Amino acid sequence: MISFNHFLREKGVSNELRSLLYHISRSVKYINFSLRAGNTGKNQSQNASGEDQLKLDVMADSIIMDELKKSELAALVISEEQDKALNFPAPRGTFSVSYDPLDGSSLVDANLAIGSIFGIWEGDQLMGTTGRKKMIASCYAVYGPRVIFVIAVKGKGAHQFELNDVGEFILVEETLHIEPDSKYFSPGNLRATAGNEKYLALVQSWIAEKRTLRYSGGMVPDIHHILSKSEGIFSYPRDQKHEHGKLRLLFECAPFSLVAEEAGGTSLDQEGTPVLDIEITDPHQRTPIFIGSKNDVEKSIATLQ
Ligand code: AHM
Ligand code: MG
Repeated sequence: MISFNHFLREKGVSNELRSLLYHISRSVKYINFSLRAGNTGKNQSQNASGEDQLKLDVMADSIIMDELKKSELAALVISEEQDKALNFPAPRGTFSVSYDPLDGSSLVDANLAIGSIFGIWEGDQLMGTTGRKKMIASCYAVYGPRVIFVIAVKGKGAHQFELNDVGEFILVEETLHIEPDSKYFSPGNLRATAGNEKYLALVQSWIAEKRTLRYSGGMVPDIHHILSKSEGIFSYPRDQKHEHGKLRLLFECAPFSLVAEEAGGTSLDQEGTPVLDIEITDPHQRTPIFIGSKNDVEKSIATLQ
């Protein structure tokens, strides 16, 4: 049994980054516990994007925020549930952390899998930079029948851990890998097919090719499906009302793009720009995303132009 801390030390990951990941993993354990026991009702409040918050959204946000403060390593913290970036004293190192505390929380009452997503960046400035320049690691947790924690460290691959009965994350997959071609498809925002004939034709081509549909409505399990089967494509294009789509660059798209690239896949916006090369201009910035098997993603973008 190899714990994630031991594994990352063997991989040469710095003490500071391992310590930050340790605090993040602690927050994942507490969120998991609260999900099993917690109140799934509405909180009578809205987040920075004007979406209704659940009590669980607020709870997960504060669990993570507390752990990040305690780490003394997170100088800048940006949460999907907060309007603004927050600064904290970080005498032990200077990282920024962007996170979505509970992605897919509208699925909680249906008891589908949901997750938390984290991007870890060097320094305490994110505006004007890109994921390629500053993101050094990312991770996500899937709260399903089991709790899975995937960590990607830039240049060191993507690795999967699972929470065991005594509360430790144990290595279960040393190297996550995405093949260039796939038989699965996970087509988000199908509403966009109503105004975009090319997206409609793309989805129809996936159906005509007899691909297997895997779509849950939760980005975390949908993208984790790609990593666990080593193939697949997840799409979330813009539509007429939402010119940048729905999914957020800092909290969802950039962290998953690092995982995908570290696993040998790719992640592009609707014009074919790698998501990791998009300049960050706003904490709550959104981007269309096509992510997963490299050939599938590249071919899809080519047919949409
Ligand atoms: P959230 O962060 O408010 O939970 O929204 C993100 C979720 C993703 O998990 C999922 O891919 C997407 O929203 C689905 O959105 P929709 O069903 O509105 O197209
Ligand atoms: Mg989200």
